[in-house]
Amino acid sequence: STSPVKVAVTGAAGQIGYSLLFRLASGSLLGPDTPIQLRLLEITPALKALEGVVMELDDCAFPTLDSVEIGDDPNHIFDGVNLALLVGARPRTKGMERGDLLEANGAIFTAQGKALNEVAADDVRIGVTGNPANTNALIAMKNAPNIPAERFTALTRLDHNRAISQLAAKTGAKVADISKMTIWGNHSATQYPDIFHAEIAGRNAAEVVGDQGWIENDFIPTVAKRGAAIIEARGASSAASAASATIDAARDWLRGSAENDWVSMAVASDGSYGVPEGLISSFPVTTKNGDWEIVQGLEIDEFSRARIDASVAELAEERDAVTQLGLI
Ligand code: NAX
Repeated sequence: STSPVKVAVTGAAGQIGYSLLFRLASGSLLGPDTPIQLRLLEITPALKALEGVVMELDDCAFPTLDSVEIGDDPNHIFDGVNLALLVGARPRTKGMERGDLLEANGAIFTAQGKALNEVAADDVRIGVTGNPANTNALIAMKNAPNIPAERFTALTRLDHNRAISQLAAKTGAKVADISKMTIWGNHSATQYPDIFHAEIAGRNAAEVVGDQGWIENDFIPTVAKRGAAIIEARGASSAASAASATIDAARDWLRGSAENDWVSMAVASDGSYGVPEGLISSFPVTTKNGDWEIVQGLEIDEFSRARIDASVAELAEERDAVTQLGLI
């Protein structure tokens, strides 16, 4: 077996944490031969609940789980971590304006960015799930000047997986036959799920569907509003699927995306596809050995252009707002 990998999870006592930790501990991320050391961060009032979760982790007797450490100090919990999954965030509560939300999360992600900068391992990779994910990742990145910008990503893999699932249901294809799905832009209602480059068993997905009305009026809004539909049905926001997507994204980042396919990840733009440099925006990317590369050369028609631009404009607004708040 190989040497242990240290994985930090924030918001570990939350809903997503409750699904995520057991999958991490059981080897879903690194496989059966790599021991994992979990480092779990919570706010002080949630530490007792987190102790209960750790009792359950113990009770699973996972052979791959090497150790678990919990705490409320990011400088301690992030010490030497190779991967940090930033899940914990301040949810939007009643009466909270968007500026309040950005400010509350700004406080969390500035502190965590600084702590990662100080104490994380040299090879650290950071995946942000907590919302607003793209902008939280931007804040953490800007507060960690010694960590290369490409080590920060935000989660749009859940949107990507939702898009695959919807396309499979529409066409009767198997999810495994669908490749080259893309989510562009922000993990928000403005996101653009793009099937014009997607393939179903090697055939162009938009051509297989053959129904622009469905793409515009059904597919795109269903994917973009899926989170709200789950809250409506379940009385709580998506958790197991978000945990699963967090694992998918981290696994592919560290171990590589499949041949002849790509994944969606929000990464610091290099200006590709007209997305302003530095914004953390979702792109089609291929991954290998912990590095990602934006897929180049895709043709973007007018329909797609307008939707990418709208979502990217929202990201630029969020960046301007957190700049004004002095968070970056
Ligand atoms: P919960 O409210 O159940 O859990 C969040 C946990 O984070 C709580 O236990 C809280 O104590 C903890 N926390 C708050 N501040 C913290 C800090 N400074 N340090 C460490 N822990 C802290 O939320 P949950 O349902 O688990 O969702 C977590 C985040 O994921 C939310 O921001 C949510 O909006 C976001 N999501 C993102 C998705 C994505 O695709 N990117 C989809 C699912 C989810 O909505």
